[in-house]
Amino acid sequence: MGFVKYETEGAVGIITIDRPAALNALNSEVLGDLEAAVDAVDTNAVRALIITGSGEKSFVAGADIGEMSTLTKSEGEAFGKKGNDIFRKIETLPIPVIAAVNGFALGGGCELSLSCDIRICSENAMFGQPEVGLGITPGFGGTQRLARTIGVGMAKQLIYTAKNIKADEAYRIGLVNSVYPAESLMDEAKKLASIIAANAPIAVRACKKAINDGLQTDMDSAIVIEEKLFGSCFESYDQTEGMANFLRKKDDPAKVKQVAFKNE
Ligand code: CO8
Repeated sequence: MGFVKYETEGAVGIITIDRPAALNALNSEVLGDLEAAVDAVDTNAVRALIITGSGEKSFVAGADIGEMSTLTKSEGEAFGKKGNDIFRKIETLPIPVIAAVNGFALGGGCELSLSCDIRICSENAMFGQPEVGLGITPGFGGTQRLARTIGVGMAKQLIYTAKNIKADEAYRIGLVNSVYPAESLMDEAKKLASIIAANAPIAVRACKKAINDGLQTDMDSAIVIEEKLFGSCFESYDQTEGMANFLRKKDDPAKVKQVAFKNE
């Protein structure tokens, strides 16, 4: 995985796109390495994943323009599929994924962040979909996920104008959940990941699936998806112990403590 690093800190995994000389732009090799890193995540041991970029300037400055510049129609479609397949894998990973956006998140970089469950960013972050200025559409899910994340009108404005926006505007329109000074971004990402990782993993996974699958369907079907996932949590160690822990408080509040959830 030459262009992508993967490490773990306890139950938190960290994937770092590591091609700083090209501001972490995604060429075929980087995409292949990213897929290998995602495949390497042991989702039984790791309970939350962070994706970030190396260096102080860029999360991912987009798909590699040099590589794309000579593609034929069918090669362009295949390149789009390659990126889409990997981003969909990230989106459907059973555990929550946090994008720690540490600079430019342009084109494919913005789209990578959109395939994550949660986006937080540094004050120097910059988001945008510059594709129409390059003669193409967003091709790694941007036309679909941006509209689903920030609403159709704002997504169309960003995509049609190809204008980049800074961190404060990204926060204002709900593209990111929080903005931090660059030097504290990773600590904050790890803190957030650790809070998620300390909660009942079967339930957290079920929440992710319920939200993601439910958003793709009508409300009647979505509610059934929730009912089934809700039911699936019962009789697990995490549910029985999680609820017993709460009930112990009735006898003695001092007995209530953070449950060591077991993912079983
Ligand atoms: N592709 C390839 N190389 C890049 C990219 C990129 N997207 N972005 C930056 N680089 C390279 C530069 O060429 C430069 O390399 P070198 O030092 O060898 O000349 C190096 O990174 C540093 O970049 P700059 O010197 O330009 O740094 P600046 O700080 O001056 O500017 C910017 C930073 C503003 C981020 C600028 O580099 C830039 O505008 N980059 C392009 C951003 C962009 O347009 N991204 C969208 C690309 S399109 C896309 O992502 C579509 C996704 C869907 C694909 C579907 C496939 C069919």
